[in-house]
Amino acid sequence: MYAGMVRVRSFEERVRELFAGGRIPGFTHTSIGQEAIAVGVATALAEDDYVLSTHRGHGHLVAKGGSLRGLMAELYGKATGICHGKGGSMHIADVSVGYLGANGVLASGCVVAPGVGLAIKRRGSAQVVLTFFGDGAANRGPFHEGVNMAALWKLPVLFLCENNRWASTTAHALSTAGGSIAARAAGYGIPGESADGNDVLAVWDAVSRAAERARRGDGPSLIEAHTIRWVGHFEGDAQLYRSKDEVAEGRQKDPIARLRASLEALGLLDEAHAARIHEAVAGEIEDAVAYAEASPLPAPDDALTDLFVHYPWRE
Ligand SMILES: Cc1ncc(C[n+]2csc(CCOP(=O)(O)OP(=O)(O)O)c2C)c(N)n1
Repeated sequence: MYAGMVRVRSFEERVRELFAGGRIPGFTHTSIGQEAIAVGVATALAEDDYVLSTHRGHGHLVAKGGSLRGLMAELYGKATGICHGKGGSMHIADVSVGYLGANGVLASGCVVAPGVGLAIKRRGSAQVVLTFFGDGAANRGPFHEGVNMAALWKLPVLFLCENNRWASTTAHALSTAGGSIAARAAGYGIPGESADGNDVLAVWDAVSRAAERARRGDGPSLIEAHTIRWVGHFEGDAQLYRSKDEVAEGRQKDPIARLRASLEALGLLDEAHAARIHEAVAGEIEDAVAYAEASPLPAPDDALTDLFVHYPWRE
């Protein structure tokens, strides 16, 4: 878990530098400060379980086991990217690791997930699907539609809200009736739980229990994981809408430092071991950057390939 969080953070920090330096085109959102959620989820789920992600989805994919080379090349818009350079930061997908896709349309994972859950149920497999969404997304209709249907049909779906207190520039408190997103579960007759999203073990525990319940056939759960993003909503955000104290609070609750302190206290990690982890991760990331830099852009003639699904029954 420690190495996993270091990988997510280091990847995102490198993305920020590359974006600022003009190497990565387009638009991007990073998840620095929120790593415990991505890693707690990925550790609690089985390899063949599915996740659906958001516009802030790099960390979810890194944690789920996605290739750093493929992801970095995708952010560069290169032909060797996991979506051949056509997805970019907000529409990455890697079905081979169960990452069914990030999505720029808020809360859309909440309505795709019941479909995935229905497929799992009809297939009779023991898998689950987890959809990430933000506190802002929880105020959109698809959240309610998705939770309702998953609850009604007892589908193996986990709804995981990353409450980082902000929907772009709008404060959670100004936009969320009732305050608690977890409490909304009661209206649909399913378990709803608040978790400390800066504690990777707490996230792991909540997701493990929800997954076990879903695998038993008892249906969905809703988990609201509280966290703080350390950086802007998007790269380049001047963050004039929030106080520096909040960022300081986030840094003080750093999920990586927190796990490291626990591991050190238990005698499970020391300075030298941690240094080896950081060094190995840095090497992996530089390899991914070199790969992305050296890769070709997609050929203009391929502009319209990979854009549409081909349904065999329609051919
Ligand atoms: C349907 C829809 N409405 C508005 C937007 C514009 N938008 C992009 S991110 C964002 C805020 C999202 O906040 P939240 O769901 O809390 O996720 P966070 O960015 O905090 O991770 C908004 C309003 C969008 N992408 N999709």
